[in-house]
Amino acid sequence: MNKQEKIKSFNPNEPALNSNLFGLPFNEDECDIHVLPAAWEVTVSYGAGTMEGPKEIAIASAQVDLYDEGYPKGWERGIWMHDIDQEWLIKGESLRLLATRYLQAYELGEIGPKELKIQKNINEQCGLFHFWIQKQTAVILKKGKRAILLGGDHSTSLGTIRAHKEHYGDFGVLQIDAHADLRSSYEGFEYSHASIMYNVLQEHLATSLTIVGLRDYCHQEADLIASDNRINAFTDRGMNKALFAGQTWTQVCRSVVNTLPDHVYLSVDIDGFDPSLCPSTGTPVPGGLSIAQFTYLLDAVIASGRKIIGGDLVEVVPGKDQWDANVGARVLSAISHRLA
Ligand SMILES: [Mn+2]
Repeated sequence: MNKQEKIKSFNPNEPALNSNLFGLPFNEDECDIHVLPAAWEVTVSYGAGTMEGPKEIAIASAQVDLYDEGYPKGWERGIWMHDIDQEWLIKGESLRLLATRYLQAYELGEIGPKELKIQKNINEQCGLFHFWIQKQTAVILKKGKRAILLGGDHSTSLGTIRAHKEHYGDFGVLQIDAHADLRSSYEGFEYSHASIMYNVLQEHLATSLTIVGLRDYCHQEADLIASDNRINAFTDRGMNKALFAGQTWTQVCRSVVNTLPDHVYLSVDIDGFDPSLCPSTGTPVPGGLSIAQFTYLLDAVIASGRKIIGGDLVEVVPGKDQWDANVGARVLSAISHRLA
């Protein structure tokens, strides 16, 4: 059976009958959208568990109905999740143990030669991991497919963004996040979740960065936002101020969209949403977006003629009764239907 025949014979009203992402009937080649899982949280400093995100989101995806109000045929594009790489999974787990030991010493201010060696090793291994993700993403893009990176912590986006730069040239990053992730390094780690967008700008991977939902950031990051004209920040406070003063969400979205170039890479940190949607994520912060605000914003980006060329969803920790994974699966579906 080819893909067209599968679309005809598949009943999207049935519950998921297989273990494919969203229970879709397509094989890897037939899917236009490829999800690359990154079960990785080596440099996570606070709440852990996001390395379980990809596996549990895939399981939770069976519960998501395929009818999407805005994109009723969205499922026909097919979305495929690659296997979690076991070698990197094991390596990541052992590096995380080393990182924990290093961080304990760091907090006590007891960094000696031994700790510096651990730090160097972690930075090197993380660098290799990001290079591996970059290569995997490049393979997907070269086949004419769209790619979504599924973390893992936010550091895992780097390789995917590099591959998109290589493939598409110029684009802007639209970052949904409670945090700016603009620290030059964090706790001695070059490739920290808290540094991902600093690294993206440092490597000139994006022509602009638009942060939406920002509400927990440091002075150094505030200074960088103010001084680097590539960066536009729509803080939680600022957006609410506009809404309270009588602006509509449509107007706020227009302001956001105006900062974006024609091609947009979408980086979604689940903590950009209200914590009721992601209570288990590593660094939850009160405030944030609703799902409706998020999808409305993405639809405004698309309605403006701009193209969302790829993206990532990171920092989902499956949580109690898999609630966060359930939300994550729905956000993943929403992103996939809106890729160009
Ligand atoms: Mn983040």
